[in-house]
Amino acid sequence: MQDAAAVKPSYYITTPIYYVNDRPHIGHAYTTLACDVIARFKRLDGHEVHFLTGTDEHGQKVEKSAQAAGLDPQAFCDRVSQNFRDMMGALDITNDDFIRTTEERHVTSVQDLWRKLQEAGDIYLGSYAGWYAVRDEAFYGEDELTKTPDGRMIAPSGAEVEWVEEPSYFFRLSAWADRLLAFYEANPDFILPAQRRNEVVSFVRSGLRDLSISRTTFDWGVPVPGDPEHVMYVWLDALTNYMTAVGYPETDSGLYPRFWPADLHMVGKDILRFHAVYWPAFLMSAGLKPPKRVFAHGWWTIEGQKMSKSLGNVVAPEELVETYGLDQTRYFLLREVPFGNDGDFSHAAMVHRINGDLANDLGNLCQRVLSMVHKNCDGQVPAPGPLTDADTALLQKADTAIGRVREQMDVQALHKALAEVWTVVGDANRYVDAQAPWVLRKSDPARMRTVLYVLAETVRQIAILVQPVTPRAGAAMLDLLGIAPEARSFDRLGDVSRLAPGTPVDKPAPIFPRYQAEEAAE
Ligand code: ME8
Repeated sequence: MQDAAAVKPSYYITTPIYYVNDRPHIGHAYTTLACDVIARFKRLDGHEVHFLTGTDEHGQKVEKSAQAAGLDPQAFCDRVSQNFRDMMGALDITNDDFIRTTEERHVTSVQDLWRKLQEAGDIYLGSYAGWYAVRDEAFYGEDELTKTPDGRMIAPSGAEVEWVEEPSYFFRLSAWADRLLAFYEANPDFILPAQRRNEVVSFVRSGLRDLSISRTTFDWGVPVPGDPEHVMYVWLDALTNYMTAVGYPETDSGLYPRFWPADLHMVGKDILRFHAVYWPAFLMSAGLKPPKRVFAHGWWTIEGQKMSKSLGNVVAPEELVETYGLDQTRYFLLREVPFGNDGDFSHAAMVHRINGDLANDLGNLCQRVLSMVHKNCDGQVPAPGPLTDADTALLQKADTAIGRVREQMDVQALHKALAEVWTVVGDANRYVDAQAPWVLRKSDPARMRTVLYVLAETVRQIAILVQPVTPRAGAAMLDLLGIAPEARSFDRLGDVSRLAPGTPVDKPAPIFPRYQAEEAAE
């Protein structure tokens, strides 16, 4: 019999797969980073994680971009997809797989899903006459559109729509409204945040139209089985990537039984409808389980303006990393804005966070504590004497932090999870000031050693906790404290694995220097 305790719980998390029509920008980086932080957190918290990202390569939008670049679509996709892979490297993303919808494994998978929908009686042939936005790859009803003074029709997203008339296969989405509503009712946390859930529920309550799921006026897509004049609608194709990557259509072996249904599809609010309405309907129709959760995060603007090529304000992730540092960029994006809300990126806000939370609070704590230990305790973790109430209170705060952090991570409140860790940092800094170990050095060296022990142990726990968001700083702090790689996961938090007195402590190099450009301006 298998030892149940040895089997780790599984966790499958996905980013959207990004269109290869453009270079990666801060928005793509944001979603991917959020997933990376969650994936790292879950691994450290004892889960077997499968973390997927990739690129969405079919459809009219990509075909048009390839034409504009003067390239054959596949060659164009190869080139742009590589830019996204490069972004993963630049941001230290720990994805386990990178899927491309032009891969053979995916074509097999989507065609299989199509057949399942057909066997369920949910596909019929008809013809589509209506509005389509290539930019969104989405169909819109006339009631959703607004007309500009010069007569153009515009979707709620701001994308221009065009009139399309063509033979098309349809998915009987209208028949799924009640079952979707029952599903949302039975799974109240399927869509988060709650306000987004309410929007989706009222959209579905207002009635669903059948969905056109094939196109005939271009051919850059997966051919419809048995009718190659049609290519599949790019969203049916794209959504299926999440199953392809765990081995679908093979459902009895490999990754599928372990990782499907996915635990979390992380998406931007722009594509929630596809994930929270169409996707569960397709899956239920095919007799497959819908994912456990879809979280829709908010939208970034840049210095108060919408990001756009024409404004020339598109922020490239690599540039952010080069200017501010990787851990700094990761921390800022996930701490600055309540996760789920819209946010604005500004240089001033970035510098404020770096010099505040990172340099003054975490960096300074680490620097003060470890350099005092290094200098005043013979370069070793000191042995503590009897503990006072203040010592116990700080240790307890550190020991119990993981419970509070986990609670926030479980609902993807990433900003609150980080804030919880930083309350320990704040308490530790206040404790340093109150205990004044530099005074104790002369007056009561034994008490100084106890204080520094309590602080070093608190820094150990903080270092373990910050690893998901600032992996390099976390590793550097744990290296300084001589913590072995296998002793850095969350099961070492609390009092089970206290720092051993006598452990050598190196002279610390600054973990988070202040951002220099601001100093020069001050
Ligand atoms: O929609 N702020 O791909 P896409 C925050 N291929 N997030 C942003 C953002 C911004 N300003 N801009 C983009 C697609 N994003 C489809 C997905 S999934 C089966 C198919 C992020 O390249 C956000 O996650 O247009 C958004 O949902 C995604 O990029 C859209 O990426």
